[in-house]
Amino acid sequence: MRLDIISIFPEYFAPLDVSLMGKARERGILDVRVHQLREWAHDVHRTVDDTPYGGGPGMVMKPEVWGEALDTVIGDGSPRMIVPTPSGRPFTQELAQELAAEPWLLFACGRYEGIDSRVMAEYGARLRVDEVSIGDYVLAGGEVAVLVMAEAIGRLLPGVLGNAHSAVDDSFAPGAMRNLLEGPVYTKPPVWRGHEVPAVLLSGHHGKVARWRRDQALRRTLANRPELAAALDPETLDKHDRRLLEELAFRLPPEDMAH
Ligand code: JEH
Repeated sequence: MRLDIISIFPEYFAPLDVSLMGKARERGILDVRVHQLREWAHDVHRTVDDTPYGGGPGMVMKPEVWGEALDTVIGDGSPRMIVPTPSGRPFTQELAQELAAEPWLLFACGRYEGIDSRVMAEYGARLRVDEVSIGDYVLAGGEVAVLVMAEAIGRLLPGVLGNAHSAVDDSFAPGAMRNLLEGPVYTKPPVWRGHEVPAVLLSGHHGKVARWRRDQALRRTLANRPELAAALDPETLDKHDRRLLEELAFRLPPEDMAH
């Protein structure tokens, strides 16, 4: 996969040289190219921003500079273009999977109040362009959002994770355990500073281990993500699940009488 990133702060992307992303690049699975937007700003001050039409606070990134940068990087190719913005569609595991299947991604990192909207209109007529948000909090620019998305996508690429099963068995991956968070995990030693590993995990009883893990997953989902718990399909719950949820005073939605 080729991954182009355009930013006024290319130094933000140093982490892509290490760990999982660095390995993927060494192995030739990932071809990352980071570009300095200011190279396409031609005035003495290499200006990339201007005051917003209609007034208001802050500055907006100028369309001409972005246009020259994008024309150069795109050439006659057709990458999928991603523009991080607080007002974008949510970046989810499902979108990460979709993007991991693309041969070429181009990330456009805004700063200030964002990029003149005509840039997205112009390239949206030629390429698939998605404005995306990584969550409901406000960052100072798109760079950190791109690091988050690049890592979420990178670990899904074939050959990046050592364990071929690691990437498909995630909490938010569409599939069997969807809508349930993972429970706690433990390793050796069996007692650390007086804290014991739950005995059931040392029992070797696979059925009891599976049941305990599911109980923990349900408890955590109720405590940390009540909206995920509320979306649980009652049809996917067994009698143990129902007993636990009742114990925790969790009200299940009514059964669909059509089934
Ligand atoms: C932030 C790209 C480019 C700051 C403020 C405003 C919020 C209230 N999840 C994410 N959070 N932030 C970004 C992002 C992603 N992906 C992100 C960016 C840029 C991504 C510049 N900035 C900074 C920035 C305007 N405020 C947005 N509003 C109501 C929630 C108030 C207005 C825009 C851009």
